[in-house]
Amino acid sequence: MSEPLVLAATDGAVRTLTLNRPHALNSFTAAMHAELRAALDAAANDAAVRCVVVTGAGRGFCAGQDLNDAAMAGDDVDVGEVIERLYRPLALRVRSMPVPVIAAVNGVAAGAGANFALGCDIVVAARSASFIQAFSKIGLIPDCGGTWLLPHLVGRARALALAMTGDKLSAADAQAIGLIWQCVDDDAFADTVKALAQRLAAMPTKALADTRRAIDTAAQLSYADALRLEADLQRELGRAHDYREGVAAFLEKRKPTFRDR
Ligand code: T3D
Repeated sequence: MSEPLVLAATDGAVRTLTLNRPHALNSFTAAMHAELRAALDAAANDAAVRCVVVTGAGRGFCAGQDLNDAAMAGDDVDVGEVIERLYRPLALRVRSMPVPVIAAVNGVAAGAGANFALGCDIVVAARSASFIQAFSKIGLIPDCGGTWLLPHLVGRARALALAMTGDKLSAADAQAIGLIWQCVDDDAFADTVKALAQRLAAMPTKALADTRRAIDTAAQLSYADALRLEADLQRELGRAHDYREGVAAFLEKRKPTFRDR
């Protein structure tokens, strides 16, 4: 039997998904898309999972579209259809996960691989990693959410320069301009990701997922409407177990045990 293209490992409440095509820097084939979507769905549907980490096998995170995959690249392929069928659902799946998703960028993240990472909730990168909007070099525009994510994260000037030049951005520079949360020395990378994932997994999961939802939605709303959405979400969370537990634990000076999802 051939090796899985996405490895899934569970440690407590943390599910780690590892893109597993290291010989091609974990670039996306149609088959890897299918396994990744299935793995994300499985994590979303497993009540025991409270945080997901995505990372890459070998020296790269993900080099975007596999330019050798005949099913997705080449003269006869409708690239728009590929985006609609594979990349758009992937980006939306990540954004609708009921648990926080960490991108642990272990090496180069290029093209849709970079934007797949940037669409996750928290991006931690090893110092040796890099981010490349490789699309312009092959006559495309940023996809997998890049046209939305880049200006939201770093502003129009930097978004356009990154996308037009396709220049490699180091992990340290990516942190400096606010493209990612954190750049970590390579020898501390695995421990840092593990500690962050375990910490998030012990937090009130539903509130974290609703935080993402509120922040993403608020970007499209007026200030007044964002305030209304906050009230709606807070009303629902205020009636849930985790809020009562969080307040009780604070008052009783003990560690809370959260369970909502
Ligand atoms: O259907 C559609 O096309 C639409 C979807 C578009 C979404 C996109 O993501 S478009 C952007 C596609 N990605 C790229 O253009 C990136 C291409 N790769 C690179 O530019 C470089 O590989 C990197 C800058 C990422 C890394 O460079 P380096 O020097 O560290 O590694 P390398 O030697 O170039 O790559 C190592 C191997 O991975 C190599 O194979 P080999 O020679 O050892 O057998 C290389 O061919 C392979 N590889 C890297 N990226 C891809 C790839 N193979 C297929 N597709 C790739 N994208």
